[in-house]
This record gives sequence, structure tokens and C-alpha cells, in this order.
Amino acid sequence: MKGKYYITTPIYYPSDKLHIGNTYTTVVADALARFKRLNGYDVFFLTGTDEHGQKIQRIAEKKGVTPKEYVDKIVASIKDLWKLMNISYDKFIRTTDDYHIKAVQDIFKKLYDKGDIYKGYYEGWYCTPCESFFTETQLVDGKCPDCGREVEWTKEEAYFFRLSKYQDKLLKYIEEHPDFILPEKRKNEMINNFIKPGLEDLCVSRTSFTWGIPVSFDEKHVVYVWIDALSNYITALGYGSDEKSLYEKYWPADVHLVGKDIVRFHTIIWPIMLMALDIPLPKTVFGHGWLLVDGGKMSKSKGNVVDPVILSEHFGVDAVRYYLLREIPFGSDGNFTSEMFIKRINSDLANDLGNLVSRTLTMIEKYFKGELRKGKFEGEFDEDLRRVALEVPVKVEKLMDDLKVSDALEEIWTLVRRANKYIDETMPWVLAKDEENKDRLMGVLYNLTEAIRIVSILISSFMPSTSVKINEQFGFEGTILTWEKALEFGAVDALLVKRGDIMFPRIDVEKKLEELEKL
Ligand code: ME8
Repeated sequence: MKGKYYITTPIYYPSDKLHIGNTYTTVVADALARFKRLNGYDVFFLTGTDEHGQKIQRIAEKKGVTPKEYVDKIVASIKDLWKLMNISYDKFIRTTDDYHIKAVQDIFKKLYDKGDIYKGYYEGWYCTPCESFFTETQLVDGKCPDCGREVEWTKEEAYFFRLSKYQDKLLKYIEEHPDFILPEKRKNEMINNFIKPGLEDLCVSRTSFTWGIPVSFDEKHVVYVWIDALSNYITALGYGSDEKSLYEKYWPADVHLVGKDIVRFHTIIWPIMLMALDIPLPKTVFGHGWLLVDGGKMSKSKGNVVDPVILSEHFGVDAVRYYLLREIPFGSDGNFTSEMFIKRINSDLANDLGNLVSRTLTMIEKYFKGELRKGKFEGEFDEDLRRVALEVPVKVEKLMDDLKVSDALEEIWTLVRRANKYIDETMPWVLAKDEENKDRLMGVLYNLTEAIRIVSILISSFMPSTSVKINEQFGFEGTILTWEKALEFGAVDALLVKRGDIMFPRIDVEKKLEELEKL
């Protein structure tokens, strides 16, 4: 084992079913978790749901059910979605879980006893969907500066958290730990726009609604939803309970993967909570970019939602995973259009990967009845294919360490494309014409098989079922699929291959777009 790796996604609001944006974060976290496992780390991958707050209470009231009944249903659909998308989480936390509630109450009490939480009054403009208070000057045209909706004037007795006390300590920590906030541009944004102008104490309790965790020593207050939610990263490991072995093993987190909208909560409120509790800070908060649909940000409340279930039904789960992982470059935004999506599947999956696999299998069956063994290795094309096959896993490992998931896939495709080019260069169908070239022909197909085996190991973190399909057709199994063997060219001995169904049939773009329009 290389060590431990603790990765988390945001815990999503179960206010409605999840869309492709939430799916994006979770699929990226899954690819990283799977890759680290493959790479020899002891991984803990956490996801879950953030279930309290006025917004959920209101939706449930409208539907005539209790908030718990309402979220139970949505949470079930979220778990189904993660099952469909092949998400390999180790734990799913719900903020309505008893152990979490108790631990949050303990955390709140600890901070109060220490004097970092105190009682006062809060007056301000409150945006219900965003669960945030704003001052008069923060409003834009009298409306919420984040979502543009109506705000309500609210005054309540409340508890406050002394963010101001920790401002200098936080700034120093961020400056001394260059990897704490990534990418760099988000760090600068946090420092210059939020921390340096001065942190105000934060209102961390509410009395205007009841769907939340009661403050244990003052039950008419419920804990502010972000204090409740952020705590999940430690309560899920047993912090605040009697069983702390996971906490002792996995904390601090290696990566909190979040969208850029919530970097602020994760790099100001969360580290200050941890500092106040005398707990080490996570190593990295990574704020990824947006998946834009037709140029605009997607959100549950705005409605222009792309449904990951429908996309998976039409194109397959791995095509959806591939697109999400490939299309959004490190830290930047990516765009989703059905047309780009289909074109990407056709070029990268049907043409590049699908063709490589199917051509190689066909030739092994046609020329050797499916029986593959080692053959003659010779010449510059063989050397070059082997060189690329040996270089790519090393580069992919580094890129994944740096959270450059899209670049890692692009790197894997250099091997896929190199292998396709190798077929054109060596022209096995010409070799097959002469009995004397049999050993050489075997060598060519052997080299292709090795390249495909390495590709299959590498893509197993990104497209797990595609990797399984490749392994089944080639008969790859056991130790030749380990990470160590991804670093070797020539690990296969003898195989019996059997071609299966086409993995990624070419899609007729026009026809499919018409079909999707009608949905
Ligand atoms: O904020 N592109 O939950 P949430 C990429 N409960 N990612 C997107 C996206 C898009 N268009 N839209 C959403 C919350 N996301 C809180 C989190 S954590 C302690 C509490 C992803 O349901 C992205 O990761 O609104 C974003 O941060 C998250 O979904 C917000 O999910």
C-alpha cells in the first residue's frame, strides 16, 4: 500500500433529482478514487446528501409530505443514479443520519464552550433558495446577488461564529500551503475578494424554520445548514462518535472536490471550523469549473437540466462518463451540447477505441483462430509502439496526482491512436498473404494486444464496464491487469480471444439528434 487517500464530493441537496452537473463532480471523484485504488492506495471515497434547510422544508410542505418523507424518496433516486453511473463510493452520508446529527450538536457545543460561537441578533436580507443572508449593499437591484431572486427582510436571535478571529491565521495557512486551494486562480479569488477585505462573524443558527439540527442547549435554534453540511466530511468517519477508527485512519482529507460555486464555504468557513476544533485541515480543496449547457450554467431551480439517466439510456453509461471526464479541462468550464457529445463518442469511442479493439480481435480470430502467443518483435514501429505504451501510464499517474483528469484521458488516447497507426504501418493483411510471415504477423497482433491490455488497465478508472468488456474479449485476467503490469510491455503469455458485440456502434448524428428532440 502506498498510503491512504480520502476523497469527497459535495453532499448534494435532495431538493430534486440530480442533473448532469452533479453527476460530473461525482464521476470525476469516482475516476480519481478508482485510479488511486488501482495505483495501490487505501482509498476512502465519500459522497452523500445535504438534507436540511428551509428550501427543502418548503418544497415538502407544498407537496403535503414531511421533509423526511420527501428527501427519502429523492435520496433513493440519487443512490440509483450512482449505481447506474457505476460510482464506487465507500460511504454515503445523509445529514439526517442519527450519528451525524449527534456529532454536529457536539461540534456546535464545543465551539460555543470555547467562545468561538456566541449569541446575538441577526437582521438582514435572506434568500431562501441560497440559504444566505445579505446586507443591503450586497443586493443587486434589490434581489439576491447569487441567484437574482426575491429576498426577505429577516430579524432573529441567533448564534454567531467568530470567523473574524481566525482571519489572519487562515490567510497565513493558505499562503504557507500552496496546494490547499486549487486551481491557483480560485485561491487568488478567495484571498483578494473575501479574506483580505475582512471576514465578518457568521450567523450559524436559525429560528425561522425547524427542519434542521437543533442546537442541543437552545432547542428553538437549528444549526445553519452549512455548518451542518461541512461537518459531514468528519462525522462520516466517526468524529464525534465512539467509533473513530476511520477518522484516525483517513483524516485529513486528501481532496475535497467541489464546484467553483462552493469553494468559498470550503476554504473559509470549513478551515476555520477545523482550526477552532484543533483539527488538521484537508490537503486540497479543488474547485472545478462548470459544465455549461448551451453556454449557461445548469441548475435544478433553473430547469434547463440534462438528465444523466436519459443520456445513459441512449448512449450507455461509459459514453456519458467518458464525455464528462474528457470534455471539461482542468479547472475550466466545459460545454455540453448533444451534437458535441455524439461527435465525441463517434470519434474517440467508436472510431479510435472501438475500431482498435475490434480490428485486433478480428485479425487474431481470422489468422490464428483466436489463439494468441508471443511472436516476432522487430523494427522501428514495434519500438515506437512499445515506447509510447511504456510512457503513457507514467504520465497518466502524474496527471491524476495533479487532478488533471481530462488530460489523463487525452494521454491514454495517444496510445490508442498510436496503436491504430501501428496497424496501418505494419499492414497485417499483407503479412497474412505469405505463410513465411506467420511469426511476424503473430508479433504484430501480440504487440497490439499488449497496447490494448495497457489501455484497458488505464481506462478501468474512467470507463469501468468498457474495460471489463475488453478484458472478457481478450481473456485478460488476474495479475496482468494490475498497475505494475501496466508498466510492462510483454506481460501476456498466451491467450484465447473471442470477439463480442461492438462496444460503441457509430451513431448517425442527424438521426439521433432528431430522436432526442422528440423526448
Ligand atoms: O451546493 N457543472 O449542493 P448542490 C459542474 N449541498 N458541476 C456542477 C454543476 C454544473 N453545471 N451544477 C452543480 C450544494 N454542480 C451543497 C453542498 S457540501 C458540504 C454541501 C456540482 O446540490 C458542483 O460540484 O447545489 C457543485 O458544487 C455541486 O454540484 C452543488 O450541489
